[in-house]
Amino acid sequence: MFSQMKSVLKLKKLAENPVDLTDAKVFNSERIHEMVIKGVGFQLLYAAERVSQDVLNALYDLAKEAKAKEKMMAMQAGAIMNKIHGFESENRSVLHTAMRDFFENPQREPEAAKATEKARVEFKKLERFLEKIEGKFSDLIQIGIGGSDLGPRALYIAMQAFQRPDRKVHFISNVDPDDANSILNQVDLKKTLVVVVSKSGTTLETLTNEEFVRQRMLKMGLNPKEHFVAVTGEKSPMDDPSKYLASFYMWDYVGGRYSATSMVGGVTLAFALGISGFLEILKGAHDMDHHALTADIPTNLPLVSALLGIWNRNFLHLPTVAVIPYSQALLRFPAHLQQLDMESNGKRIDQTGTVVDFSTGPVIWGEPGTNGQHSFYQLIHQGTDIVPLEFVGFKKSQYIQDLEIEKTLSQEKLLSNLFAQSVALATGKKNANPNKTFLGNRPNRILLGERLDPYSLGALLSFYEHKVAYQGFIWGINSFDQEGVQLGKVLASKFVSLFQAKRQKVEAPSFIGDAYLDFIFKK
Ligand code: G6Q
Repeated sequence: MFSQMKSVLKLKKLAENPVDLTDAKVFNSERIHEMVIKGVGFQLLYAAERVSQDVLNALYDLAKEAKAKEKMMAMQAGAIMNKIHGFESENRSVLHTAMRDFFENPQREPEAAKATEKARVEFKKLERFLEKIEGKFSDLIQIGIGGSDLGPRALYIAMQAFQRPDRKVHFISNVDPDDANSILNQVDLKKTLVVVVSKSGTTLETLTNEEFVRQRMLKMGLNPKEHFVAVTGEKSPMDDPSKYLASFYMWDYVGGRYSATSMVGGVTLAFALGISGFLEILKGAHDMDHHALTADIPTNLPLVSALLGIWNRNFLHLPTVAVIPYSQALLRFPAHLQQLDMESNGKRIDQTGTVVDFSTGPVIWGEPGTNGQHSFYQLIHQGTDIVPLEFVGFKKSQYIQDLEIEKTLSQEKLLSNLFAQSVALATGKKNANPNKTFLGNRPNRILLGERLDPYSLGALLSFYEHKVAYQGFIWGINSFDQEGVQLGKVLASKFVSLFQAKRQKVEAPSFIGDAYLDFIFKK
């Protein structure tokens, strides 16, 4: 188990005395120049983490001891990684990387090669479909929830600077009727394509919203079959091409939260950006997959980021991580990462079914900078809990227009704020007035890219997917299932039946739900 590893014991010792970033002899320009690694157009600057070379060496040993890279290799080759040994579990390969592996033709393991071939068929189908509908639709509504919503939505919002001017995308996810109604009020359904995304084809929210929109179309005298597209698992209850203009497939070896580069995100992103824009996202993701697989431990961007996260979580005992993109386009990216990380690594047993005696995934949250600076940064600078930060920034803005105001461009002001926060959090500031004292030693790192475009967005998405997977590999947990969401789903369906029974005034099996529904039905 993780906690018994030799390198873990060494790291525990080292954590008794982490480096002091408030010491000007420690945190200086030499350190900033040294503590950087590069790949796929990104640089990871980690001088403001509380690590010394000894700590880094012990972290690299930890990656070796946990066989992190071997597991990454096994995952990308199609081995059964989604498994709890000795217990009933999903028992599946984990092959989201195969969804974007069709650029060159290297030797591939048969399982991965088969998955790539299937993905290629769907991609070609999408290309033909988009040609067929050219000029027919101005808007697209994607209906889906969780993994069938968050990733595609975050990516679409991030890429609005590159979208076709004649097209617009909307999302409906919540079963709250206000969600569907507010979107339906914004579009002309006659010119709207509706993409229903559900891997299982059974999700209450998605099926309800699909029917909601279908009914509205029928009421307007439109034929839903001419507007509705399905993205679902083969043979799922939604796999009924007779009801849809087109049907696209995904497979059980692509987890919901890892599915943005499959057809789950593909139909919407290609509609908005054109097929070439979607292809660029896939290229960027593929190049980061390759980097995660082949770069040595000390220069491997997602692996080093995973290790720094483990240092903060397991050795400095910091329970949350804030991801702060200094890029307005990444507005919803933290929400995607929240699911990706917390659903993957929010686990209390390891892959042998044993309860772990160490901390696993932290609470992930975040908002774009500089906006966050004017709200929750107070706690980050002076609160009683230390919050490690992962900053994401870009040298250039997405739109070409920028303006020199007071002798600097807005992009320069944005980056100045990012760097200022990184330094301020690391070094702090002494002051005789306790209310103006900054203790410093708030760990943070910066992932710096050139410009947020489709290629770098794909790479960024894959960077985080592999950071999460690497942490799971090192902790020895299964990052690819989500049993923790089941109990609530089962109970919700009991409540739904109870609502129906109460409204129709018929008997229903009694359970704790009766007490709650009294608040709805009894005056
Ligand atoms: C993601 C989860 C979950 C899932 C949704 C939607 O990894 O499995 O968020 O994506 O529950 O599921 P369907 O796509 O099956 O509707």
